[in-house]
Amino acid sequence: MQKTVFITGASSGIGEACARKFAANGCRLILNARRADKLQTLAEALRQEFGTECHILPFDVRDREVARQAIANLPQEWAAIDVLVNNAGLALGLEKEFVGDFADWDTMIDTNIKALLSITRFVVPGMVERGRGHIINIGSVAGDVAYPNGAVYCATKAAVKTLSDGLRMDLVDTPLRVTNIKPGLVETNFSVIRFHGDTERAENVYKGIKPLTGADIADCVYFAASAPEHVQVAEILVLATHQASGSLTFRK
Ligand code: 8X3
Repeated sequence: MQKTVFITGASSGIGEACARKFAANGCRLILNARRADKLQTLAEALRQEFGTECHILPFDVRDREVARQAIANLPQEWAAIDVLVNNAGLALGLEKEFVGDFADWDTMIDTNIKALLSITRFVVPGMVERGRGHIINIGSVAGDVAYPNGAVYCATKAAVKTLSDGLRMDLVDTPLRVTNIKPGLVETNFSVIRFHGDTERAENVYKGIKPLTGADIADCVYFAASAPEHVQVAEILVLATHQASGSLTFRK
């Protein structure tokens, strides 16, 4: 599949795994994250391993004006985006809602909801014009039901579900497709970021259970993206085997 795929938050975790998966399947990639050097390194690695053509687009997805200009000024040969993977997102903190940290809340809301909306707003009109495109949002099991101490993060992922559903409705008279991928426990730098760099606390999250990997999620993303045009994978909820919900796991 020779598609042009735009991935936000592509420098690590699920985003990087998606970049590898699409690259391995012959796609050309627009890679976004904040750090240009990390994107450059990834682009070079993908070029060497798979011969992938990459265009790097370093910016903070929260900066709406910068995002608008970066997307509007894409070189012509990169402007026709076929697949948008709205992956950039994060959890910060794990504490009761009534004592949560305002800065953490703002960062999660600005990234997981507002930035996802901005990027969607800047990319999707072109897809509609071309009559072709697929928006794949990275949601979470956390968006289905809240779990203790995670209310704000869960709320942002509930928003991703609602925004995916709404967009699917608003595009129902077009050939475009919208998918919400809802991972459970995935071992990436997710928990290190959530706990503000406390690696010991982060490691505990995955103790006694075999978590999913970024590559497992990338497989789901690619499954949706490579389905026949008449097949719209609306959602995929994917959990670790010893996980039954956002709050229930079995650990040895
Ligand atoms: C990631 C899944 O359950 O760690 O969104 O919040 S969880």
